[in-house]
Amino acid sequence: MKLDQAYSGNVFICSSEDYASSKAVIYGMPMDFTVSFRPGSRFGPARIRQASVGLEEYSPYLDKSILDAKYFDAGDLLLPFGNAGRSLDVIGEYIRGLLADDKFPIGLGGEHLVSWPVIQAMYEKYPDLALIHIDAHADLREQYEGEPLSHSTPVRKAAELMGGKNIYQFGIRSGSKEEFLYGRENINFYPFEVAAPLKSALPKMGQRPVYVTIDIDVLDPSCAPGTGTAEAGGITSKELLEAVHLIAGSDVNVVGCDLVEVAPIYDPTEQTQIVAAKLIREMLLGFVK
Ligand SMILES: [Mn+2]
Repeated sequence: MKLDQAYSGNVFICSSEDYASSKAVIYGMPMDFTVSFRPGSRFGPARIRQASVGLEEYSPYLDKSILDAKYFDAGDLLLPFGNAGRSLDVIGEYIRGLLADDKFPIGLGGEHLVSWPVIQAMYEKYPDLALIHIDAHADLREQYEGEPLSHSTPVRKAAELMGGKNIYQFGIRSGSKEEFLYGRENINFYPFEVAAPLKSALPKMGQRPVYVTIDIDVLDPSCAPGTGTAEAGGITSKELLEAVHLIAGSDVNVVGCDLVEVAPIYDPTEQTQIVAAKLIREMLLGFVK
């Protein structure tokens, strides 16, 4: 008799065991080697999967069920601990494989630097790509303590690669003065708020291909304390869900997404991975067409 493995924490709830017939692929990037404050996001992907067993299959927001969605949970990438550069290569290579197979990637972080090789691979495939970045932090530094491979640099790298005017940042409430100046000059920069500016920005993106990267720390620490660089003054989980639904209901063509910086050890209530799991369900049902 096959035992029910729902509580093993190995896979996101209701994922298919068949890669070939799956449209979307959930994969984990358990890396936290470059964080500037508290480590622990390497344990994010596994704990989000564990929390997913508490989800209903049905989304009343979208009137859809994950039982009708075909998605494969690939598990976590095997990353060489302590070697950020090589880890990013592994991630980039994996994403290029997914895109070659015409899959929709849904990444679980891990620190935010893991999104950088994903964005590079996405941009290779979609030269007219736009990036939606929802985060408490601007992530626009050129380097941190002399190190260009840092979780505070991925969006600056993306801006230099694809042009800042193809990037839309929401919810930003922390960064250096230089980052805020750079953002205001070079990026479609919407600090502090998320849902309201998204409503005006989405029509400007038309039907473009869009990659969506969400840092869980855009939420107020009262909604998501389990993150390495918690930042007071954030939005509620209700507003972040609304943001996902606004994107899902717009004309943009979402081609991939990730959710990063869940560090479960700082949240004994497990609320952070519980909200993260629900966000993944809504992104899966809303973004994968
Ligand atoms: Mn952040």
